[in-house]
Order: sequence, then structure tokens, then C-alpha cells
Amino acid sequence: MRIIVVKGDITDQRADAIVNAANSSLLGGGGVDGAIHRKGGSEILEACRRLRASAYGRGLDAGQAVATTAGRLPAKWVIHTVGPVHSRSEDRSKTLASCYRESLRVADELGASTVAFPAVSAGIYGWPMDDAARIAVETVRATPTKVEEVRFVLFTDEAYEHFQAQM
Ligand code: AR6
Repeated sequence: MRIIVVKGDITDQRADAIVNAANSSLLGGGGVDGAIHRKGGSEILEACRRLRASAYGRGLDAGQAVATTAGRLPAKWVIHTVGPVHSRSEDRSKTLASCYRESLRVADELGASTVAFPAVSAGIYGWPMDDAARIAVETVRATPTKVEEVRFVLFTDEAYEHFQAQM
């Protein structure tokens, strides 16, 4: 598997799947989540509402992942994952690693060969970027998958530099 790091907006990425840093409600929010729903259109929110009305009545737990259509985005699917909120008193690294592993598992189920990830938990959820980058890259490297290209799409220079430092 090839891992690449680019600076940009994840909603512009041509990839089989793009990953959303969602929250447990699956019903939208700020950051990447807001951008995906805004650009992808109402089809994504409708698909999320259907998930809440069926298998995910109580929402999606942190560390889990589930796919929907990508609506009008230049991708086939959005894989929604819920990162942990960063805590100084509790080590939630395993939950963050699980977001990457579970997203790749869902990508394999879909047959996606290119997957774009944002820096899950490293925005509103407060995870320090250097540690978020280390967990992201180490976990993706260690996960067996049929995905051929994982692309980390970073929004800021700081995020890009921390991910680049892991390559
Ligand atoms: N493309 C790529 N990266 C982006 C984009 C974009 N369009 N927009 C922001 N980022 P965040 P979280 C970066 O806050 O920390 C939402 O309200 C951003 O700079 O999107 O997991 C959800 O509904 C940061 O580096 O996700 C949840 O409630 C990274 O993406 C909560 O935020 C992740 O920031 C999830 O918080």
C-alpha cells in the first residue's frame, strides 16, 4: 500500500472513499464534517438519517466506522468515523487507532482502492497534531488491507508538516 500526504481540502479529493471525522450522532457538525455535508449535499444526511433509523439507532461509537454515499462529492463513498475527544487524564489512543483500522476495514468491504483521510480528532476534538499524525500513520502502516493508496489530506501547514515528518 502506498501512503501519501497532501495539503488540501478533503472535499476536493478524487478518491474511491473519503473519511469523515464525524460525531456519534452522524447528523453533521463543524470542521471536516460540516464541509462534507455542505459540499456533498442532502443525500449524505439522508443516508445518515437512515442509518440512525436502522442499525445505528444510538449513533456510532468512537472508534467505529460506517459508509454512506458521497452525494455530489468527487468520491464514491464517505466513510464516517468518530474520533475520541482528546483527554489529558485518560489515554484514548487505542480508540483513535481504531478509527483508521475500522475505516480501512469498511473500505475493504466496499472494494475501495483509494481512500483519503483527514487528521481525525485533531481539530474540534483537541488531539495534539504531532501525536495524531503518529497514530494515524503507524496504524495505517500496520493494518492489513486491500486498499492500494491511503492519502492523508491536511488542511493546514502545521498538520501537513507533522504528517510529513512521519513519512
Ligand atoms: N479538509 C481536510 N481537513 C479539514 C477540513 C477539510 N475540508 N476542514 C477541517 N479540517 P475536525 P475532529 C481539518 O474538527 O477533531 C465536527 O463538529 C482540521 O483542521 O473536523 O475529529 C464533528 O461533527 C483538523 O486538523 O474533526 C465532530 O463533532 C482535522 O481536519 C467534531 O467536529 C480534524 O478536525 C470532530 O472533531
